Amino acid sequence: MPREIITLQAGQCGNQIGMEFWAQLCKEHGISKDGILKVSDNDGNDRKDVFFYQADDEKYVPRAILLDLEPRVINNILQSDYDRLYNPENIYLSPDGGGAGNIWAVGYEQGEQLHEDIIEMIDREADGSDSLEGFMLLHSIAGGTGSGLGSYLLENLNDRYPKKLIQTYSVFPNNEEAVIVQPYNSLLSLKRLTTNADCVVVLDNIALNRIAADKLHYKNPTFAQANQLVSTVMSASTTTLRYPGYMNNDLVGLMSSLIPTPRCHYLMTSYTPFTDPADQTKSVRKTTVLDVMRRLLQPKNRMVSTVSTKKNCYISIMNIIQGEADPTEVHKSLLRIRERRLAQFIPWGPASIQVAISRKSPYIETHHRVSGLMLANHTSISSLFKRTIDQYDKLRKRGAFLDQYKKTRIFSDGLEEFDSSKEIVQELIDEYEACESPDYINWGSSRV
Ligand SMILES: Nc1nc2c(ncn2[C@@H]2O[C@H](COP(=O)(O)OP(=O)(O)OP(=O)(O)O)[C@@H](O)[C@H]2O)c(=O)[nH]1
Ligand SMILES: [Mg+2]
Repeated sequence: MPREIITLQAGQCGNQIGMEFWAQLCKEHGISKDGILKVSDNDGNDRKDVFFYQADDEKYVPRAILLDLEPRVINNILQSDYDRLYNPENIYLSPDGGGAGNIWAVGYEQGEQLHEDIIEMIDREADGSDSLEGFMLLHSIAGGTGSGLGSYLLENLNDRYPKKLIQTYSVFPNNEEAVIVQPYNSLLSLKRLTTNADCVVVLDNIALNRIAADKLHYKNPTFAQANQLVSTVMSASTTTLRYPGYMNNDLVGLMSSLIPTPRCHYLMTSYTPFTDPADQTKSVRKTTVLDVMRRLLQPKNRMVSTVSTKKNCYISIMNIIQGEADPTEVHKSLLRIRERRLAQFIPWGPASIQVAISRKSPYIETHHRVSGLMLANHTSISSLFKRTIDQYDKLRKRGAFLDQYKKTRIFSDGLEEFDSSKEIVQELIDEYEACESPDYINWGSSRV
């Protein structure tokens, strides 16, 4: 039975990442740009139905809902080669809207106003699946729509579908952010990502651009090029769902092995090797399971720029290895990594790297024998939350740029929403710090 996943894309970043993700899934499953299965004698071993359903004319349609408060980005998608892939009923774009103008509260309020339309789309998609496993939200947390409307979605999904999983791919802002009020938007979003999501995959553009420049040799990477990295990560992290083997065939299995305690559910990713699209031959080198696993542990390959301290450690690691990897090679590599102490783990849990060996798409040729994705729960992620609070404090102390927020319902009686968000984010930082100590279990019980 398929465990379907519905993807919600909100705002510019969410929709642009989504576009690359669906292009990648189409390639991997042999589906054309307009949803037609290209190869009829398909081996039948992949599960297209986790992410797609078939329309009456047999065409494959993504289980995707595209939302934006301005028309430009979604119109670009509708003018691309993939214009006929999506279900037009699943698109909400505000025809003359100017977006949420980088204001979280405006995006959130628009969510309230559009509640019926959006919930109708979500319910229809949910009813169209046999055994819905959960939702995936794609967005950035710095602007107004992905962050504000995204937050509204998280609260409502959690309320309406309490038993379904919610995973997000969230693009965090970086230091040189053009959006001045991003600390406000990020803080308010972080509250919902912490309370209403089950798993957040954290990405940021500094790290993505660095990797796009180093590994793919793009000079000044565009969003589309950075998004290729994101779609690679997204497709690799869903391969065990789409090409099932004997383990990790559903999202809940993957997540529960990575997230031992509910709130510390922020994951970082690394992927290797990337193939330089301009020169397929140059980038081919010997890849063994051990090479891949070592590279995955190198901080420079992480798709998020955290600041590490000596105390930081891994809560868990899951490596998804694709290609020709046999279990003995995996076992030997794990031993070597342990001998060399390449990964520092929490003192209160199993200190081991989990490995899933997954099949590759038969439709995509790669030059590498083995490739790998690491999903890791690492305590240094809290440096991003600390930075958000610091930046927020500075802005808030000056009382800067609050007018637009105060005009909305959620802030009409005061700014408590900021205070409650800050409190939750601070608790999250404290919990990650507590995780680094052997008596973390007591920390948990002392708080009940
Ligand atoms: N990686 C990546 N980041 C993006 C992309 N588009 C925007 N961003 C980042 O997202 C943040 C801005 O958020 P947007 O997604 O543009 O904003 P929005 O959700 O559309 O909200 P409003 O336009 O304010 O209504 C900035 O940090 C950008 O750097 C994209 O396609 N890829
Ligand atoms: Mg926008």
